[in-house]
Amino acid sequence: MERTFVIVKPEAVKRGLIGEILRRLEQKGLRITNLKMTTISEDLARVHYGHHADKPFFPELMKAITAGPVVMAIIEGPDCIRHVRNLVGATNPLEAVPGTIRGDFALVNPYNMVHAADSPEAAELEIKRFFGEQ
Ligand code: FUP
Repeated sequence: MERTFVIVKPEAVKRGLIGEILRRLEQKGLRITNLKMTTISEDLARVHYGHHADKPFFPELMKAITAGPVVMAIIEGPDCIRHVRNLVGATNPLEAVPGTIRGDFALVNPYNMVHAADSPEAAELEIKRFFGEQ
């Protein structure tokens, strides 16, 4: 069984979308196995988005992801990495089609509401980073 890692980002928590976002994952048939509410430190944010450190949008991305509490989840199910990415939609809210989380709730980056791991390797690394050994 595959597992993946999801963050309901600060903007989504602020908008009261925790339940709606988790509901969509559960409705699909995926299982939430771990859940926690926390605020991401600047140090962890820099590690998590380190591959974007040289991009012009990096400072705003850092500000957005550390702006307030987030909800982190470990999600389990067959092919759940691809299923969750499909439910989340394209990175750019302008390209995310209606029916996806970003397509329904986001307008502009970096406020695209959700992070979801994009590979099994990333999922395991991010689970370890934010939940410790599980
Ligand atoms: P994703 O895996 O869909 O979250 O996409 P990326 O890892 O490419 O991007 C990580 C975050 O950087 C996005 F969630 C939002 C932000 N971002 C921008 O703000 N502007 C961009 O042009 C691309 C990404």
